[in-house]
Amino acid sequence: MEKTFIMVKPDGVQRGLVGEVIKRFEAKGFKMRGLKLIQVSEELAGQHYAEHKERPFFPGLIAYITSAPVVAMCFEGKNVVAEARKMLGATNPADAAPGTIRGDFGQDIGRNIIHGSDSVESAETELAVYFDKAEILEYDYLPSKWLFE
Ligand code: DAT
Ligand code: MG
Repeated sequence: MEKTFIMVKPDGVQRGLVGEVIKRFEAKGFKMRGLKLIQVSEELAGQHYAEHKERPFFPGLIAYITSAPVVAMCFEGKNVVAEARKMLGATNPADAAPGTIRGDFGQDIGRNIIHGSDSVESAETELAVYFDKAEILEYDYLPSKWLFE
């Protein structure tokens, strides 16, 4: 079963949207495998967003992500990487459809509330950046017969 990395960014934490985000992933049936509140260091933020290093918005992105605590999460489920991206909505909240997290709660691309991995490969990389192996828990959850035929 696929896993993805989801992070409520500092603005989402400050605005009290952590519960709202978790509620949506829980209700969808995705299994929480990891969860923690952390202060992201410059080094960690640089590892996470290495692909954007040369972009003009990179310094602002690092300053934002390191400005206050974030909630890092791992969710597991069928096609969860792509499904979570749909739940997040477009990168720019101005383009994100109503019903998506960014569409419902955001206005500005630089304060878009939440991160979600964009591929199975980046999910693996990002989970390794943010979590120790022992922090990703395996346990019995909702019996799968209630989710899958
Ligand atoms: P996503 O977070 O949807 O995967 P991304 O990987 O392209 O989007 O960019 C990472 C973050 O960087 C994004 O959530 C917000 C910020 N960002 C992206 N493009 C930006 C831009 N043109 N101006 C300001 N911030 C931007
Ligand atoms: Mg991205």
